[in-house]
Amino acid sequence: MKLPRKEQKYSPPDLHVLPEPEQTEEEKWLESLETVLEFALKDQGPQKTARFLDGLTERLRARGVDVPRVVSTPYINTIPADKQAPFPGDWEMERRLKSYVRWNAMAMVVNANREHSGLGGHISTYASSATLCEVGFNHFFRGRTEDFIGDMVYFQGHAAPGIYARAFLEGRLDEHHLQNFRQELAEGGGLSSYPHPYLMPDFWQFPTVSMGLGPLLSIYQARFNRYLRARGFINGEEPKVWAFIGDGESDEPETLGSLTLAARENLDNLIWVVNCNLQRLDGPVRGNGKIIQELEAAFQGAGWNVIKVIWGSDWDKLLAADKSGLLLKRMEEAVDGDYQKYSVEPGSYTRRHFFGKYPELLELVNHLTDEQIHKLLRGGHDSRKVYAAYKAAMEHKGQPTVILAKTVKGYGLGEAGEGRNITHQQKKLNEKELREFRARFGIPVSDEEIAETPFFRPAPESLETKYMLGLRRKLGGFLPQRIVTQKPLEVPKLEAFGDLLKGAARTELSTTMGFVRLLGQLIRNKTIGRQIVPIIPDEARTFGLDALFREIGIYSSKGQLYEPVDSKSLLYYNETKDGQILEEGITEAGSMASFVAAGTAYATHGLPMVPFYIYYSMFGFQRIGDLMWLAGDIRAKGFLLGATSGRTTLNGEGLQHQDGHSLILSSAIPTLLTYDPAFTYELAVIVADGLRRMYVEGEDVFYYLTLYNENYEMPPMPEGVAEGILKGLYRFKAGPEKKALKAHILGSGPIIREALRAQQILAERYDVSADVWSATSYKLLRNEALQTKRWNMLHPNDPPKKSYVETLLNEEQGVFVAVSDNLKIVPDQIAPWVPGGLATLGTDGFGRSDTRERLRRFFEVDAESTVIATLHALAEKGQLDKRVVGKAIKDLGLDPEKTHPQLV
Ligand SMILES: Cc1ncc(C[n+]2csc(CCOP(=O)(O)OP(=O)(O)O)c2C)c(N)n1
Ligand SMILES: [Mg+2]
Repeated sequence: MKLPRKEQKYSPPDLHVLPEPEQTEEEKWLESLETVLEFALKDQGPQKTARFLDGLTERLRARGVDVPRVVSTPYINTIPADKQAPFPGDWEMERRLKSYVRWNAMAMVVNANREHSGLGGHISTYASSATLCEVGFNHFFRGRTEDFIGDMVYFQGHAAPGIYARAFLEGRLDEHHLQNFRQELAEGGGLSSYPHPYLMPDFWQFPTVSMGLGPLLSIYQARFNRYLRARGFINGEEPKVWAFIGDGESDEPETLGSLTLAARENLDNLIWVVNCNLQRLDGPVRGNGKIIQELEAAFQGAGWNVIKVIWGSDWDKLLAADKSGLLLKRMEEAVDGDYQKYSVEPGSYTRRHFFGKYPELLELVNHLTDEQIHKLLRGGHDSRKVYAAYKAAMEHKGQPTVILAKTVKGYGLGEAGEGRNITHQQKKLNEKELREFRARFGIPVSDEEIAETPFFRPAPESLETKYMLGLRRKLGGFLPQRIVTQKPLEVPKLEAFGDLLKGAARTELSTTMGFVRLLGQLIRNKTIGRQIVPIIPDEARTFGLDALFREIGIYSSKGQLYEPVDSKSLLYYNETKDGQILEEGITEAGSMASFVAAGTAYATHGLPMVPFYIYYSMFGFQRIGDLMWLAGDIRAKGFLLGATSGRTTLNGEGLQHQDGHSLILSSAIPTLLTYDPAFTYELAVIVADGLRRMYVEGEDVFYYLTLYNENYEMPPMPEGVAEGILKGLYRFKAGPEKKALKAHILGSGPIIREALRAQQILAERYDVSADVWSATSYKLLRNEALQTKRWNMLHPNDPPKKSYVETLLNEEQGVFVAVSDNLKIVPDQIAPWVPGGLATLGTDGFGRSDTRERLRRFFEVDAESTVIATLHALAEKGQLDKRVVGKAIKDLGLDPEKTHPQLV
């Protein structure tokens, strides 16, 4: 339909007839300010003038005027020299200690690669972050004590050699460990490449090396600490969460993706330190711009407190002498690519290129030699500047703080890589380079020894060691350190889930609804109810969990400042300060970070919390699989619930929603127990056993369960099937006796009902007795079978053992068919152990939106397709005439010319 158009005439006003404006009140103020500024600029210089303006806006803010915040400030330190907290330590002593750490961190990588070229490791990252780490270790990171849980520090993953090197100086690791860096399988063990709690469970707390995950986790960890406090689980001194991040790492969406949450939640227990060495792996992070300025804008905009630590103390005098503002102008003009070049070239180059652009600037550095110009420190290498920034961050209230510290990548490596694009990959130093390193940092290693790059540690009774340990003692102990002190939880027994075991004869239920009931029962459980942490990424209504809103509340640090629109309804949206539900909004990554924080509380807080993270199964492993992998590494416990699972069971939603492969993706994680239950009693058995294994036996495993949204009658639990459910397979319903032929159909999830329908058709129309088995976990069956096979191979002289699958199926007659709502490769995992082979049906291919019936026919997982697969398997064995199969295809209405669903 065409909309009618109205003709409009437009005539502009005649400007010449407007009266000459009088000077307004506002203009008068501006004029007087102009005079102040003119005077300030002339007398105090541009820096102080800028600060004066900052001070003015702060005063306005203090009086309640909402002045807009600037997102970018001049390219100088946020804390001016005259406002800097004094450095409390023995500067020279700390410099020496730091040099030893530097040396050992470098030696660890060089030695490993000299012995076994290709082992890898990184020298240049820690070389740039040594001061950032050491100031933290000496003055800020508080260790665990009897009554303090300890600060939580996320170190840059590939700076691990530096962290090991410090632990060596502290006497927590010995030479043997360092010698076996990246050789974990060497005799006596070795150090893991990166922070992996799975591999070094007494040392590392937080895995960080997959870029972006550490920063994300740290935000949710800080928020989870607040959640525990609000719910009365912890009190006393609040730990700080520190995260060390690379500037290149800030490009990961996970790094900056949740910044606003940290600000919204006023997480002043969170401090980030971005090591802005201006380089990533291949080259500059922002060669043509300035990463520090870009990040400042992003963090300020998100509501963080930003502290820039750009220039070392040497620059203070130069900046103070810069009355014209030209130095600041030049600092702003030069791009990161230039700054990188200044760190590589001699001082003469910086004099010419940087200062030389303006004659006044050349004059400013007239008194400095080229050598001195080259040595003008960057802020991140100056412990005084770093200390002042950390102190300000510790004391800042109401916002999280980020420290943007400018450093040089490969600092101290000289010709061997300092500031060079290749530095990230540098793993070897020749003798000349080693000598230069030694001289630069004053390492007491002799000429005879230097080629061997020996580790150096001052004696335990030396002043250095005593000084270092004294500082650590004051801060409460060593770090990083992972200590597990949890007591076993008193978890409910299976009988507690009685109504799920009884089944529901008249009402139809989905496994999702069954889970909601089970979760409700757990939450109401007297002993562990409060420790249950339901985590939902904005899908509570989809899964029927909204009933919990009212009952246990949604956690909100601010409570509920408004009256919810549905306040009069029974299930209103109920936000409370001590709410139990973590309603994360649409962030599967953030929700998973919460899962990790809750699932590791047994270690980080000595508090066993039990997370249940329920989400759209398609947006789990496929979308945030790396976080799930990390959950294994960090030894998280808890339950992942992949709801609306199944390529055909979730029907209308189509291609992007229908999951048929999460069971394959999840099968890659070694400590993840995956299940695909069909009935609510199976669910109850699995969860009850999971609680026992994780929270009573203390096993470091976690669970993935698929949940489906198809409603059907839930049968009561048959006798004696619990073990089979947990192991992955049991006979659910035997076929009728006295039939000519025998078959077995393995079904899982709601598709077991197609198997049951096939059982009926086979009996009634084809004289086949088919037993239907419930396959709850192909992954577990396969793992057990692989272990048995391997044992048999390595023990040829012993009587061979039988895998569970073989024990169950070997004596059975007939053919075996498997059908599920997942890829065929899911059941195929056990094919080698199924007598006579396994014919598999599955949902390979892109999903479609349509009805379940049509989808199941399309993917060939319906009862009719299962019947054909069974008859075909019998024919293949020569037990049935092939013509029967042909006739059945016709009789059951299947189209033999239909294209394979994977190809359309
Ligand atoms: C997700 C992910 N992608 C790639 C890598 C490989 N990687 C390791 S370090 C690195 C460069 C890191 O640069 P930056 O974050 O600036 O840290 P720097 O070493 O400069 O301190 C890359 C690409 C990784 N560890 N994780
Ligand atoms: Mg970098």
